[in-house]
Amino acid sequence: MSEPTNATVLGLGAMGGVLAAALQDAGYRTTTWNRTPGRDAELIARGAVAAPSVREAVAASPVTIACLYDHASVHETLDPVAPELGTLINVTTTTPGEARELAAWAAGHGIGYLDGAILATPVQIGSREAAILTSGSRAVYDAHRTLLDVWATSSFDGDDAGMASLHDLAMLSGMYTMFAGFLHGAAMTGSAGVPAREFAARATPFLAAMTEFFAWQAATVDDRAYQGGQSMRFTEPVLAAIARASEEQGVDPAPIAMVRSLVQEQIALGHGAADFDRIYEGLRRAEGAA
Ligand code: FVH
Repeated sequence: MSEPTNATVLGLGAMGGVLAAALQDAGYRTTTWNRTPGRDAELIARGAVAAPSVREAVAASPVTIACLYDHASVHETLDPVAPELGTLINVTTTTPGEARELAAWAAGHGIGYLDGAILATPVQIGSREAAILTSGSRAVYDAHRTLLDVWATSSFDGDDAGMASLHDLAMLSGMYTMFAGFLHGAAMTGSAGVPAREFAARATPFLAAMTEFFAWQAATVDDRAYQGGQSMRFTEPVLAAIARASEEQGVDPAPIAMVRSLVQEQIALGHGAADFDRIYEGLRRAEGAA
């Protein structure tokens, strides 16, 4: 199937507007729609076509990209035009379950569905730092890979439409807890008058070096080999000291208290001699998780 040269983008927010502009600049005849009028002036100046309705926007191209707000906004926008949709690439942030629901909804309407998770900020779109994870229809991915690669380095995570979102949100979980930990550290040293910039100069190389342990942790949890590393009984008092130091400095210990509670749970279950990484087992609540 030859690559289409027309594309429709629904949603011209901070991300959608950049996606539409990148396609227009890459030579796609880009049709746009936004719930609130007035966000398409620059795109029209670049040659894009602003459709007055979702129906007309969808009719203008063989592929529609939805870059809206959330799962509900995708349904609110597309349910009325589902019979006229041929191919949908949804880059709106949704949970894995919501992506799977949208894939089933699409299948029910004969719509080719690809779920996408953009691992980039709007300014990174078009750069090699940007990545877009996809999952769902392999045929849609293959047919529109050139379009996806206008924005970012694309990858395909299989026909389970929820996988792109799962990988995306799992990595974002690691990012946000890391950010919270950094800001907790900055608040602790900040309580003694140390500027966050000075703390960052020390913390950045240290924390970057700690990411080398991810491979070791991955092997430990994959093999359930929880003996031989730093035991919970050794770690818990260190976490307690960090929490006491935080309290002494008048700083909320919440981030480290969360980590400590995961360790204390394992100790209470009799795993005090096991490695810190065994908190993974406590996190895997769902029976039958991999
Ligand atoms: N911005 C980013 O860095 C991140 C990067 C990773 C992926 N996210 C996701 O992308 C989706 C869009 O994000 P955004 O930054 O463009 O978001 P906004 O600037 O808030 O624009 C939201 C657009 O959605 C439209 N919208 C909201 N509610 C509805 C609705 N009920 N029906 C139809 N459209 C709706 C909104 O329209 P308007 O407010 O201008 O009328 C905007 O076009 C998002 O899932 C991120 O998580 C971005």
